[in-house]
Amino acid sequence: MQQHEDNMGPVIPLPLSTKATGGIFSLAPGTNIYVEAGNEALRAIGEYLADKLRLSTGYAFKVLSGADGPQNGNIHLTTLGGDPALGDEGYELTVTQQDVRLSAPRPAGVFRGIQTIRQLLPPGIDSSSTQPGPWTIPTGTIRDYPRFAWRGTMLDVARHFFKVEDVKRYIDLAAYYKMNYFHMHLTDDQGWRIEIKSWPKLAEIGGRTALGGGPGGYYTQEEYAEIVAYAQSRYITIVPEIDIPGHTHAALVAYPELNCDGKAPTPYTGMEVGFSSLCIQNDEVYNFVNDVVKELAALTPGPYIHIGGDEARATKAEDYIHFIERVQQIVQTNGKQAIGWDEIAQAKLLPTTIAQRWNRDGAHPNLEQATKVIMSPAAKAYLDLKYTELTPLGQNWAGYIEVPDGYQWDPATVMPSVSEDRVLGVEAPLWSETLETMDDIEMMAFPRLPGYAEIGWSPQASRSWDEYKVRLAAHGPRLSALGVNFHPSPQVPWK
Ligand code: TNX
Repeated sequence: MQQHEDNMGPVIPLPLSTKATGGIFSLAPGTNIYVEAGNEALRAIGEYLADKLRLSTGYAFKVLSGADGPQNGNIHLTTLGGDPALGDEGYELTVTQQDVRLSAPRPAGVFRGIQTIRQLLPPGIDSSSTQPGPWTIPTGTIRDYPRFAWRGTMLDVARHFFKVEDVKRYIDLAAYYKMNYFHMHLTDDQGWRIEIKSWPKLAEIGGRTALGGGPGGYYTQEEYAEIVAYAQSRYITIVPEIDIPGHTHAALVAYPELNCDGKAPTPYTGMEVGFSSLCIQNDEVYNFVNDVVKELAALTPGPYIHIGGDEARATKAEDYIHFIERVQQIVQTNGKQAIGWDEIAQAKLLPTTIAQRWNRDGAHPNLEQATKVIMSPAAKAYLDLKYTELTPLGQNWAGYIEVPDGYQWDPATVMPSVSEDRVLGVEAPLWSETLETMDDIEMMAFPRLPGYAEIGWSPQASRSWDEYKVRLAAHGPRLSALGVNFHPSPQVPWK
């Protein structure tokens, strides 16, 4: 269990173990970053850190080769000698008055550890303009790795479309809290947001609309690849979602032959759910699904394709089961694993298919069959739910989620029948019916997102709201330095 009195600083998520030694390391104009020679991944991480530190300190921060470079006043990043027990994302950070040494068995761990270094520095370090300093880090050691393999957030780019730059900014903010999956809800009734070359009208026509009648938009495959690469550079895996067989109105507008009556419906820009369905008996529908999955799989290095499957109220139950069973197979044939919302449990799932638990009214009884489950219980984890009745944005269909409500739950006890070893992790979805701008996204995601990151990373026994709220309060000035528009919750003792 974490010894809080030993904390080196207000790090979120709370590290596994910390031992403060009471001294101070200072960044100086001559501080450089030494990375293990010949390791391109570490050099890129070194440059990432240097970029962040240069902006606010105004120092030069050269990235130099050799993890054993001079000790005095420098930062060292290495995978050599990293303890394998730390796993894919764990790291060890040792700060003395002479130097900072970050070691991890894998580059991903070094990247996660960089976020800890950023958070141990004063809040001004995250500013994009030069700040006065001094730039000190408390001395001590941190040994850290995550509780769960999956710590994610989802952005709905279908109800409202968000530009590549906004998506990158959201990815950066998730990376700051050590999240490792970014799920993109790419299609829904109100819009289709990804170019599919074999079905070009999906984006050209299906991308033209958005909720409320705005202009919509879509990502070209090049833009999607750019997002994937950007996320990869932050050690975040993109999970693309094509929501089928319901939530498909925009696709049906673009290709009426996917609809059982073969007629093109008028575009939909309202807020209802559960009224559209692909035509389950039509073989062309499976060609369509295969083409879309094949193109997405080719663009997506991560192992997962999310097939949605929620709220298919316009699809008959037996049709739905047939459809999901066929589609998870299509995903598998294209070399990926399917993920689907709760409802897919009505079908017989492949051992590789992952269920994402969201429903307010309890899980489908057959959800127990899923080998692995991602926990996103709406009443706890939905970033689009209002904080209180006074929150101007968001929805309240599953209640209100003030910051403490979002923090105080354990993914291992959401479903009594799904024990911790079958819980892949936590994901906080952000649906965008009421959100149109980056400011809107930030107001709903912050300051709750750091809490979901911590639920996924830190041991349950070391977490308490009373302790967390003080650390979160210390992130107010950090979020401000990052220019984040956040909800100033009265439950958090901001200074
Ligand atoms: C339910 S959660 C939905 C979405 C809505 C969301 C709004 C889920 C799998 N389906 O279609 O956007 O509620 O909170």
